[in-house]
Formats: sequence, structure tokens, C-alpha cells
Amino acid sequence: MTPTKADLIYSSPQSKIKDFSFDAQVVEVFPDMIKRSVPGYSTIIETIGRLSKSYVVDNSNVYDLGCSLGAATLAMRQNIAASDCKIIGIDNSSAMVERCQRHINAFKGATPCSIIQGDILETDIDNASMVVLNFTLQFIDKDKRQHLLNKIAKGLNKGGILVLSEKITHQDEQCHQLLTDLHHDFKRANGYSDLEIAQKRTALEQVMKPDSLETHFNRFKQAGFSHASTWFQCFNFVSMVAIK
Ligand code: GEK
Repeated sequence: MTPTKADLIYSSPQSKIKDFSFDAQVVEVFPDMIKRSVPGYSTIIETIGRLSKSYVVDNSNVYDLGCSLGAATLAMRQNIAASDCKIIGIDNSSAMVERCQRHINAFKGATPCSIIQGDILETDIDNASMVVLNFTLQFIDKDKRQHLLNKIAKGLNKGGILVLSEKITHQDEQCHQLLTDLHHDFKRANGYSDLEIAQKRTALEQVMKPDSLETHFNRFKQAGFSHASTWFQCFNFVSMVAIK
């Protein structure tokens, strides 16, 4: 596998900060970027693997929506105990998909994986026992999120699970600020400068739009999930499960 390069994308002052995009420059540093920016990322990936052991059943499909470099796909492939399953990883960034395929090829696994370049809003979800949206929904237009959740709920078999991880907003302004400050401290502790934090924030402003926990749980309910819970939270980063 290609060794991880350090994320220095926002380390020098930029006169005009472009909107963030998942291009070749980001792909190159992505594992380092996500690990130093998202509290609990490794725990979440490991837990997705563990959940796949319990929830993926024989003859079913597993979807990793917005798969990036395939971290969740690989964790599931290492843990799925059921037979005759298929993992489908989808991402709309060609640079991500190309590198993801290389990662998947570098590991052996019993469960076949298809990595597809496409828009998750257009993808069919069918006969699913597990669907993962690991920090992807926040990049989807807000007015299309319910439609996507409805499609996922429809495509899951009864008892199937959705894992949804997101950065969240807090409805209480003071709590929102406290969680944001803690996240910025986390990034500083991981070696990002104030300049890097500020420039990345500007780059993401128009691209990544977090929701509140209440909005997520209302969406689960409206989509028809029978059970939903947060299983992880660190600062303003959460991972939730919803079961059909
Ligand atoms: C991980 N899940 O490592 N269709 C398909 N892909 C999309 C779309 C879309 N409409 N919009 C965004 N993406 C991964 C991390 S990253 C999160 C997910 C982050 C893709 C986008 O190209 C990117 O690869 C991914 O969603 C979001 O577990 O970097 O914060």
C-alpha cells in the first residue's frame, strides 16, 4: 500500500481559498488528514468492522457510501462471517475511487468488493444487511438527505443496520462553541497550526454542512427505521446506528 503522506495542504497562507474538493491532492494525504482531523476515526472504523460481524447475513449486500479510500470497506471485509455477500463501495471522486481500488487489491478477503465511481444519490440500494455513511451525508445537499435516508431504509432488509457518522451542530450556542473549541484543540494537539485550522474551515464552509442530532433522529424516524441510537460521541463528532 502507498505510504501515508503528511497533510500540509493548508500550511502556508493562501490568497484565495478554494472550496474543498476530494481531488488528487487530498487523496494523497487523506489517511493522515482524516486521522488528525476526526476524533475517534479509528475507533469508528474498528466498530464498523465489529458491527459487520453481527449484522451482515448470508446472501446480502453491504454498501459503503462515500467510501473514500475504503477504510470501512476493508474493516467490514476483514470481519464479515456470512457467506455469499458482496460489498459495494461508491464514491463520486475519480481520484478516490482509483486509489481505493488499489487499497482493496492490496488485501485478501473472502467477501467480493466492487468499488464504483458514482453519485450515492443515484445508486440503487437493494437486499442490504448493512449500509455505512461514514462522514459522507454532511457533504450531500441538505434538501436531498431525507430522500437518501428513505432510499437506504427501503433497500435494507428487516433487521439491517445503517451506521451514520457525522460532524454535528449543537442547538445551544454555548455548547456549540465549547465542542468546536475542543475540536480545534484536538487538531492543534495533532500538529495543525491555527492558520491550517482557519484555512481548512473556510474551504469547507460551503461544502460541508452539518446537522444537529435532533435533525438526524427525525430523519431516521421519517425514513421508517424502528430503532436508532448514538453509539459514539467525541466533541462534535458522532456515530449513530439505525436499525430497520
Ligand atoms: C471513510 N467514508 O474513510 N456521491 C458519492 N460520494 C460522495 C458524494 C456523492 N454525492 N458526495 C461526497 N462523496 C470515508 C470518509 S469522506 C469524509 C468519507 C471526509 C464522497 C467524497 O468524494 C469523499 O470521498 C467522501 O464522500 C467523504 O470512512 O473526508 O470528511
